[in-house]
Amino acid sequence: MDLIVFGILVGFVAITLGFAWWQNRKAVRAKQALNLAVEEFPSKVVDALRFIVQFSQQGSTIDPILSKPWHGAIDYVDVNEDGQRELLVQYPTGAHGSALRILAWQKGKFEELAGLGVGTPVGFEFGDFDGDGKVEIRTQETDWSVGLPYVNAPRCILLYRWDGTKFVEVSRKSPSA
Ligand SMILES: [Ca+2]
Ligand SMILES: [Ca+2]
Repeated sequence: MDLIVFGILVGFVAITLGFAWWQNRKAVRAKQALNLAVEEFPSKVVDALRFIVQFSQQGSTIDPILSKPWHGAIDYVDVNEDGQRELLVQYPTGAHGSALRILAWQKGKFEELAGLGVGTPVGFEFGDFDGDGKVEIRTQETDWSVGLPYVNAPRCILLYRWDGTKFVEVSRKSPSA
């Protein structure tokens, strides 16, 4: 009799453990699926935007130095190194300018994290440009200090980096330096 009770108890414990394990597996799988969906959704938005930008590119501004039209661009890169990628939208502005808007995916929508603007049409690039292992935003600005008009004025290369609350200029040098 005791053996039967023991057997039932063992069986009950085994079922309980099995059920708990199954519940846990289900929770883990649900969490993985959710994480994947959360990560995938902004990626899909970005893909759609990239598609739109690609087909609406007319080259609204021509760089007088490079003599090339400059287009808008969409990127999806972790520029502030918090482990989540940002939507990076850049487009021509003014006579020769470039603007960049940095949007972070937060609580199911894109929120503007920061914006940058320069007076050259070269746009913005993202990566580790100074080899310190941290991500920078690279662009160019006109160097007005020599008193030359826009077309002849030298340009300087700017690097911006996230300081925890905003993007700050960390380097400014002439392209030849
Ligand atoms: Ca990020
Ligand atoms: Ca760097």
